[in-house]
Amino acid sequence: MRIILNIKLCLKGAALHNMFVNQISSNKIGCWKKVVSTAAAFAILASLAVTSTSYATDDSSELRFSNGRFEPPMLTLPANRPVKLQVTNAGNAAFEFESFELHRERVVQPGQTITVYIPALQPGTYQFFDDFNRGAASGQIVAR
Ligand SMILES: [Cu+2]
Repeated sequence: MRIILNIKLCLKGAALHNMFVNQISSNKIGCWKKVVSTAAAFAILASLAVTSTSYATDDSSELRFSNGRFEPPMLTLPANRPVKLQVTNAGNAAFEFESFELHRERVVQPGQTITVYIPALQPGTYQFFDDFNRGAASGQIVAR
């Protein structure tokens, strides 16, 4: 609806402009650019909506962090489908859930639960750790 409105405004603006100047104005071009970018924004929003809808039906799993340890230290997830991983910090200090292999890095405050979107994984093992205390706490996700 906004796109149509913008086009209408463009046409009206262009007609008025042509009456006075009688040539193609840079204004007109700028106006059409706006229409195109609005359309692009709508397309992006539409694709985001599709993405979030597909996640809504995905599997979910939970990981807890407390007393400097991940529970469970080995988490099995289904391979080849996205998973919503809920990561809870049950401890009293912030930690950072990090995985090089999964390209994820999220700080979790004490008492907070975050959702980490895990893409469809190939079967295999993926390491993760607390980047605030490297070497202290780590775990792995096994996709199968
Ligand atoms: Cu980090």
